[in-house]
Amino acid sequence: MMTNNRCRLYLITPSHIDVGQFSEDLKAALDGGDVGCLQLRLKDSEDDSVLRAAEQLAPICHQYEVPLLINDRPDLAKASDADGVHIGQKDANYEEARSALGPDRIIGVTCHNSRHLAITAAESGADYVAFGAFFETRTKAPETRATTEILEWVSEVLLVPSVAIGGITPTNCSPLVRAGANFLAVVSAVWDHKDGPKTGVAEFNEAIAQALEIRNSGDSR
Ligand code: TZP
Ligand code: MG
Repeated sequence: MMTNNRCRLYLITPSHIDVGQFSEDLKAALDGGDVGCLQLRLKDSEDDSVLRAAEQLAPICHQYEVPLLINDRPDLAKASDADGVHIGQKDANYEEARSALGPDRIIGVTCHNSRHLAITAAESGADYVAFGAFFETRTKAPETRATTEILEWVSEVLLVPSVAIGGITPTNCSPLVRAGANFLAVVSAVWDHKDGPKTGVAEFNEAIAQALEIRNSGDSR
């Protein structure tokens, strides 16, 4: 059975940011349309820089009612009082993250392209399961490639929301939305959009709405 759930944009920060400049980009992005989540994903950064970035970005996110998640590190999510954490298979495991953050915070888990990992995460209590990379991406060297079948399978078999990631653009996202992705996680197509992040978010919202219309009309184009 095809579920009729929403699909929303899930923004991930670039891996290196100037927090002052990025705060402006974030406001512009959130002015562009609906966004369901922001993940702070800084690489090669000191813990203090992550905490300072979280402290500056959280009020902006919350003004727009967007939860802020921290990548990789439940301890930093806890220390920054973030809304949750996104963990990969090589980071803290789900149980460690849950005991650090308590019952009410969001914990999302990378499941690559694996039904087994998705079932394990869902049964543990993960708030979403993430899959990728769906397309070529220069943002990260992805460990796996994912296909739309896993999104269809999650929407038919599991109750947990799915997140699709990797090289997603307003132009290529339609099959993922029609396969049942509940969130599209995006870095470059928003932050590096030639007309700025506000336009990037607006274009995604339009593309998602069009794809949902096709999906809900039962048209499998
Ligand atoms: N995990 C798998 S692909 C990827 C991550 C973090 C990068 C996504 O970035 P982009 O620029 O949207 O391809
Ligand atoms: Mg990780």
